[in-house]
Amino acid sequence: MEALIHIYQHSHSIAKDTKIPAMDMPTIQRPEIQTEKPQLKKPPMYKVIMLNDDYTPMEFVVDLLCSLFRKSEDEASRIMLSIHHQGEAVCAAYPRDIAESKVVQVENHCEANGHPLKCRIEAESSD
Ligand code: TYC
Repeated sequence: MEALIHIYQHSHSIAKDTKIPAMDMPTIQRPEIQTEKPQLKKPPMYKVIMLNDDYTPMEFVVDLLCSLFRKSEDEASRIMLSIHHQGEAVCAAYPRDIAESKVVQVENHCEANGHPLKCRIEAESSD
């Protein structure tokens, strides 16, 4: 073996003290390189639609839109009036689980305050 290493070092002009890998060393595997685009699809969105009724006070609806849907006072007033005049309006759109949770939060808050306000969700068209 010594002799073989010597011959190898000699024929490849390698310094005498150079370490030569053992024959049984595992071959180094190249890490796999991902060539396809990662599939980062946007989740389907669901509109939260608030419904009109004759009893919930306007100011209560505006406050609700500001606190639960993070609307400005102006935007909340505009949405509230749109619901009041049109019968319903979209407040916001979220992935399904968040939209469902908003409906529960709205209805719990309204029930706790004795108001009949309701809302529902509807899938946004995907185009
Ligand atoms: N129509 C209600 C009123 O006149 C106001 C209202 C607005 C109620 C929006 C519900 O989602 C609603 N007091």
